[in-house]
Amino acid sequence: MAVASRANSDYGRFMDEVKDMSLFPLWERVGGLKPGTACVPAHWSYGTVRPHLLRACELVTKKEASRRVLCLENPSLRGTTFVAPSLFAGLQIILPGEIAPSHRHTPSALRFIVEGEGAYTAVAGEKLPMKPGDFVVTPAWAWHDHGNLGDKPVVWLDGLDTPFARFFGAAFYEPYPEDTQPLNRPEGESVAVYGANLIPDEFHSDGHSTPVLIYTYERTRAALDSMARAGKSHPVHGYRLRYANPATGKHPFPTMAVTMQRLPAGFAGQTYRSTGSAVFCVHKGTGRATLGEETVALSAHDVFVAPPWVPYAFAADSELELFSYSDRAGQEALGYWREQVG
Ligand code: 1HN
Repeated sequence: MAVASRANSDYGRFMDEVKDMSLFPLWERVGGLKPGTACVPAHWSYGTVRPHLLRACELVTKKEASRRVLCLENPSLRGTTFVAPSLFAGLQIILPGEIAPSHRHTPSALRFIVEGEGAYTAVAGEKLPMKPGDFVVTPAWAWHDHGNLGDKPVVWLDGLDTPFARFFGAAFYEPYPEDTQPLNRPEGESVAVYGANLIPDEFHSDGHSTPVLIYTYERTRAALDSMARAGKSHPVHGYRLRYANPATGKHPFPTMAVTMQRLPAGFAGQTYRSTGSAVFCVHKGTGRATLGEETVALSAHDVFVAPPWVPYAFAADSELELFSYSDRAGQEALGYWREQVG
């Protein structure tokens, strides 16, 4: 109908007039509703990024930078600092003796420890010593500061849901008046109290973030070992475990789902896609990821992103372990989540 009347000058005048009134006819819109975005797959080899993290240590002090983070910015999202439409990813380096001052913000954050020992994050009054492969939780609006008490640089992957907060116009930030927050909970408390399949009877979850603030690799590895002994490997994901909020059984964040998966040597996975954006970090091993049309070689600590509805598949040369976080929790809560195997 619209096409037939396009030649009609009345129609032309109508279009001009409504445009001037900030009105747009839906029937003239090009491209309707379909899954996926313009976001492209991307891969950062750790070997390539690491020297630049070390260079950044020479060029900027932690004081100047507050957080010495190289953002993994998707080439399709230049200027945003985002790795995917809904997610932030960055590699942070902290030198011995340095402190990243305390602050809090409405976006939820996670750390996945990549390299080095002796660093800690203090979250909501608890000091959390971090080792490679550990996954550390920073719930929305929790005070957090970091320090390195060891003698080597420590590197971790920062994952945040900042695009969600920005999208809703709800990105608040507040610095703590001092560099460090008071540590008023004993070390190990969150795991001791909430992480043993038993929850204090009086505990009431707000349903948002997990009360467990650190999921150590030691425990994750043991769980993967048990799963690999007991179960069959998934044709796409191999042996994959989802980090759970023990109070709800659901995801550790309102927005982000977090997993660790093990692909045995020789694993060749089927192709898969979902509406989720997912960021992966190689914990250990070697293999390949086919992301859309491209296949990239994977080795320890590489980071890559699978955008919404872009097909991907994994192959493992040696036993491959992949940590990952995605916006699945948010999409599930909103009823958007879809996936497809093959
Ligand atoms: C942040 O607070 C940290 O606390 C790291 O270490 C990366 C990226 C965007 C916004 C806040 C941190 C961040 C961040």
